[in-house]
Amino acid sequence: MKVIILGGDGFCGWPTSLHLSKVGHEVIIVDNLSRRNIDNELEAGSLTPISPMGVRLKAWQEISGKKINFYNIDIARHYEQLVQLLDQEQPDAIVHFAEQRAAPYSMKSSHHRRYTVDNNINATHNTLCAIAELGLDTHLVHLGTMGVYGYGTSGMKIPEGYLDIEVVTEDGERIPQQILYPPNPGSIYHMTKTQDQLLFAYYNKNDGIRITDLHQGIVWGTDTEDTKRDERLINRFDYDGDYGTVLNRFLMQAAIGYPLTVHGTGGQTRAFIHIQNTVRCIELALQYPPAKGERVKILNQMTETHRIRDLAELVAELTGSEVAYVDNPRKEAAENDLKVDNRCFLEMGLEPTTLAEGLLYEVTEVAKKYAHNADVSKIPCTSVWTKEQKAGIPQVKEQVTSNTGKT
Ligand code: NAD
Ligand code: USQ
Repeated sequence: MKVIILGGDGFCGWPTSLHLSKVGHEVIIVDNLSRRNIDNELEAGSLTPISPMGVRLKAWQEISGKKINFYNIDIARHYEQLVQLLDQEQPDAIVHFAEQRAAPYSMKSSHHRRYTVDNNINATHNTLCAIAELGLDTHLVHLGTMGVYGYGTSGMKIPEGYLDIEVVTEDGERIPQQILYPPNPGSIYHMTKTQDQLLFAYYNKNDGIRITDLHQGIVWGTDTEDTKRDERLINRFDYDGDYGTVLNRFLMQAAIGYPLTVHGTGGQTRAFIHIQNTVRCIELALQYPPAKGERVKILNQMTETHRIRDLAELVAELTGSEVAYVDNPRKEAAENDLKVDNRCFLEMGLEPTTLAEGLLYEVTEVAKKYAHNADVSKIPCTSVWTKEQKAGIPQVKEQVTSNTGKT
């Protein structure tokens, strides 16, 4: 299969490109390297020493004998270039990772909110519009987020995208229906993913585009089998207050003896998946596309759920670290329960990598090995969600409710 990877220089996109190339697909990467520019803007880089794209691709060709082509295109702004590329390549599938993906970055200022909305929504819309304009029968696989659902369900498992409901007609007849699960985003970034869902529903209905939307949990880990093969192929590892995600931050903090930064009570429960499982899920999503005429296929791409304070305690126990409960810079429920239906990927053959298997490797082989690159001044989360937080006024607890109604 010929597969174009939009955002193929990023944390998820790079190992996915290598994996798909290894298993025999023809891979083409499109990326505008905006993530590397954001590193410059924030003066915070990857803990691991990532190579420039040219070095990465040369190393992969040397090691695997396989060639990956690269195009530097801003897909949110340079529509004509995107159309030209798709017309020239006629891909069987496109995997779309190319969005600004950090919630704290999207909340930093009006500039960052506007950039995230412009970039993400235009990137998705341009891709759909180009497929429709060219009349391609390309399967689009998009990386969405568990955060489109919000994180609480009053005990019910979050279904894979669609919710069963009943409407009652005037004469009392009860008619079953399925609707998109009601969106409940917790940041401007997450909100762009809820907008993406509507774009997918529309282009699927109007233009018959075959789409799979993967609602992914928090990705942890660094390496995959392929990125481990040569240091020039190493994946990025974000640990700073904007881009570092919670578990990788805890692992890095443990490695350098920095107290683990739990927000608030740490009562938030989230879904997680290891990076090796991410690349496998994309392979499976490509293998099982929706049929022509089928509605958007939505899959929950996660393997475990954990409460943040339990994760911190687990890492602390493994490594002898301290846990620090810090003020929560976000506007989010203090406590939530989260149950998620992820049967589709398990039925397709996904074999989850559990926390128990991977945690120590990350601490010792990655975080400790590259600890000398750490800039501890970049660890605290400085982006806050509201004007009141910015002004140092404590949050009113009742304002922050999850959809379980709990505060
Ligand atoms: P990342 O920032 O490391 O990678 C995104 C890549 O897209 C970067 O290389 C960036 O340069 C590129 N990009 C962004 N805007 C672009 C544009 N307009 N044109 C061309 N390229 C552009 O992020 P990631 O962690 O690899 O996440 C990839 C996708 O997966 C995102 O859409 C994210 O929302 C989703 N996701 C990530 C996680 C996670 O924990 N990392 C979890 C769930 C979902
Ligand atoms: N948190 C801490 N301490 C920290 C960092 C975070 O307690 O040092 C808490 C946050 O307050 C939040 C939770 O951990 O409650 C998760 O935060 P995160 O930064 O790990 O994840 P999030 O902002 O939700 O975003 C990440 C990715 C995003 C993806 C999302 C999947 O950056 O691209 O969409 O995970 S999900 O969370 O399932 O929606």
